[in-house]
Amino acid sequence: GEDITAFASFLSSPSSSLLTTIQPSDSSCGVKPVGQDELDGYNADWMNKYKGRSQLVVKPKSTQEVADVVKYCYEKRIAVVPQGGNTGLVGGSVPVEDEVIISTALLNKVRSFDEVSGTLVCDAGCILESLDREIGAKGYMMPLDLGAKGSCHIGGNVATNAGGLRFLRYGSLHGNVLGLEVVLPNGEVLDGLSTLRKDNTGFDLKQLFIGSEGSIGLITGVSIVTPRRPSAQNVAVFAVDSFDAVQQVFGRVKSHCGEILSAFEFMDQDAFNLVVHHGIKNPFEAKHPFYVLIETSGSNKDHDDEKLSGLLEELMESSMITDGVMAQDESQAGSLWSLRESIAEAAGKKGAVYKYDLSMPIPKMNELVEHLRQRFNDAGVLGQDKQIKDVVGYGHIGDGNLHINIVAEAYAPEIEALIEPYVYEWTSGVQGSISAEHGLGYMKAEKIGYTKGQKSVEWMQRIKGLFDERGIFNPNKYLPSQPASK
Ligand code: FAD
Ligand code: 2HG
Ligand code: ZN
Repeated sequence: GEDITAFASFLSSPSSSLLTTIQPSDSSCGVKPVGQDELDGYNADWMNKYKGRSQLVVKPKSTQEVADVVKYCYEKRIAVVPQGGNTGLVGGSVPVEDEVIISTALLNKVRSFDEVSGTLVCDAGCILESLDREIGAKGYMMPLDLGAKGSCHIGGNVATNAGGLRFLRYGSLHGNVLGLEVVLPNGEVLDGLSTLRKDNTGFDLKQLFIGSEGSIGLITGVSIVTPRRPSAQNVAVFAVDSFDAVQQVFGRVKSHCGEILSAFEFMDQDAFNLVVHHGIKNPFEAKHPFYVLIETSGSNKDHDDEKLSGLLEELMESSMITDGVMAQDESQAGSLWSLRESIAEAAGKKGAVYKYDLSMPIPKMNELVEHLRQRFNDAGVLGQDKQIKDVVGYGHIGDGNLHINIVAEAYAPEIEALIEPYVYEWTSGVQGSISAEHGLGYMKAEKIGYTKGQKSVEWMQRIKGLFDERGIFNPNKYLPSQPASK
């Protein structure tokens, strides 16, 4: 109440021109009031699983405005949540209580693009797909691609160290990001927006912010190296009889066309059924236990076409696959990709989704999905007319990254208790990671110990305390609760 009113008058003072939204009841403050519905959108995450009750969303238009707001919050000890496109899947982008939301939506300018090196420097709030389109016109592409590309911000991608569909080819943001501009929790600006490919002078501080999920600063600018856009792309989907065969196909695809391979994704039958029921066109007549999507990106269409059709023939002859389709044009390629890309959306439309994003040895991936189905069957809760409707397994096979989506009628403690800590213990038992690419957020802040040792966690907590001494940046997220802040 009082905080918000004081904050609002700070924001509406002549020196500040911030676009701010507050609850209608506070409209006397002179900043833009909005309806509860609009405010609810910033308070709820993409899954509608996590909901805060913030009354204030700030949308700065420059790095200096971000710094002013953060400095104010630091001085008044007001907690904040950095928010990009709000597509995060671990409850990190929304308030837990009434933290002030600092949105990067209006930090959306491209600052420079070097057509020789392919280096892009832009504001953190640029939407991934818009950036890809803009540099696409110059023959380049963004080194990451994900289903949320139409909404997620590049700053959010960096803050979560997003992986995505082409990680296999272009690698991690830890390698592609060249520099960052960050507003630190005390309002200082750390200007590290370098465009150098090589720079071994001291600690590489930007790496700390890549994947820090808004816990130690707000990224306002990103410098990133982008690859040439391939002139030839092919997409094929194979139907496969067993998970063993999926792995064999992966080996064969790598040896046959590894140099042009840009994605190798898989989904099980239940994931496939989910997207087909959601309305995506099924290119196969029969049902199959597994499906694999591969994409090649090269510079010689005839060469790549020949390689891929040769591969398809060889896989069919060796019975490694039971069926296969190859896109004949861009629109067919898009339709095949939507079989894979729409799984998250299809699951969300059907019910309340429990999501697990795990790294583990590839041979183990399907085992866990089967174990979970068995577990739910034993408990009598799995079926279209029961509490759990679907258990689907899919993901980025090429990166050893399994996604499990458990579609439930509603979020319910007894359902969660059937899944957790079982999934985390199982993953830890195969030396996997409980977060391959989505992060820890609110969902897994207390679970990091399943993957990281105590010493590592303690050092992480020290780093957090060093940057965010007052504990105002994304509290209750990312790391286990630590000793009281100063
Ligand atoms: P938000 O959701 O707004 O925020 C995510 C986290 O980053 C929060 O903790 C927030 O506080 C912090 N944050 C946001 N912006 C900043 C900033 N400027 N400075 C500091 N902290 C910040 N993820 C993958 O890794 N791979 C995928 O393939 C993938 N596919 C997805 C598909 C769909 C349909 C959806 C809905 C999500 C998908 N995700 C995927 C998860 C998510 O989209 C990504 O993690 C994305 O990078 C988040 O970006 P965002 O701008 O939406 O961030
Ligand atoms: C994907 O690979 C995303 O499609 C989303 O990482 C996964 O929703 C999920 O669980
Ligand atoms: Zn993913």
